[in-house]
Amino acid sequence: MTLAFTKYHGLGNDFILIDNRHSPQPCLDPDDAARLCDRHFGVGADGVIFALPGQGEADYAMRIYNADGSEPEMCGNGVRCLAQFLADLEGETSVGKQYRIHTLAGLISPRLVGAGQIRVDMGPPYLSPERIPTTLAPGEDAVVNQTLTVAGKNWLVTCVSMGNPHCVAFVEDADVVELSHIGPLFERHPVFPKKTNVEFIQVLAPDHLKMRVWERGAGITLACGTGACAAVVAGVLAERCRPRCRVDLPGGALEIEWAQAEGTVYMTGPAQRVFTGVH
Ligand code: ZDP
Repeated sequence: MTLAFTKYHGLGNDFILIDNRHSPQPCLDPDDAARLCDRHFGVGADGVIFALPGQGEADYAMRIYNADGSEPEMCGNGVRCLAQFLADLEGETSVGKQYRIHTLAGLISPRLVGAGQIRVDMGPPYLSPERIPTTLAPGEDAVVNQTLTVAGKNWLVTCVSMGNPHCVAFVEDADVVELSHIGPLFERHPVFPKKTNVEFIQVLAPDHLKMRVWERGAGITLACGTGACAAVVAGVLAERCRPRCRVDLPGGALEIEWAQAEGTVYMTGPAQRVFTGVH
C-alpha cells in the first residue's frame, strides 16, 4: 500500500499529515504511526495527524498519535497544521476562513488570519483535579501552587488541562532545567494517572513568558501549543502573568490570550508546509 503524506510544522513541532477524509477510521494503526515518526528509521515527526470527515456541526475531525503511538486528546500546534493542510487541500486562501474541528477534547476552531498565521479558539481550560487528571489537591477547584517532589527537589506546580494534561512549573531560569532527565520523571509521576506534559516557565515580563517543554509521548519538542495555553492559564491562577502573553518557545513565539469572560483560550501562531511524500 502506498501512503501519501505531507509534513508540516508549527514552530518546529513537526507532524505528518494524512488526508483521511474518505473514512472516519485512521488508515494507520498506532505502531505504524510510531514507525513513521522515527527520526532515523522513518520520516521523522513529533506525531501523525489524520484529517477525518466531520459530523454534525464539525467540518472535519482530527485524530493524532504521538511519536510513541499513544493518542492525546488535543494538540495545539497540530490543529494549526491541520487547518493549513485542509486549506491547501481545498485551495482555500481566504483570510478569515474558519474550520470547526471535532477532537477528543471537543470542538476546536482554527481561523486563517493571513501571513501564514492561524488563530485558534482552543476552548476552555479545565482546572479541577479530576479533569486534569491528578491526585494533587483533592477536592479543590483548581490545582495551584502545589508542592510536588521530583528528583529529590520540591517544585511548586500548577496543573491545567487543555483537553490534555499539563503540569506547569515556574522557574528562575528555564535554560538550566535538565529536561531530558527531569521530563520523564514528571511525565510518569504517580500523581498523574494519564501521565502529563510538563512546562518550565520563566517570567520575562508580566506579558512575556519563556517556556521549555517535555511532552507526554514525544519527549523534548521545540514547541507545544496546548502547553503554551496551559502556561498562561497557570500563570494567571498563580498570579505570575497577565491573561494575554507572548510565549517564547525554542521554535519561536505564540500569542496566547485567556479570554476569561468568553471562557476560552485563543492561540495565534504559524503553520508551515515542509514537503509532500509517498511512503
Ligand atoms: O498530550 C500529549 O500527549 C501531547 N504530546 C500532545 C501533543 C501536543 C502538541 N505538542 C501541542 O502543540 O499541543 C501537539
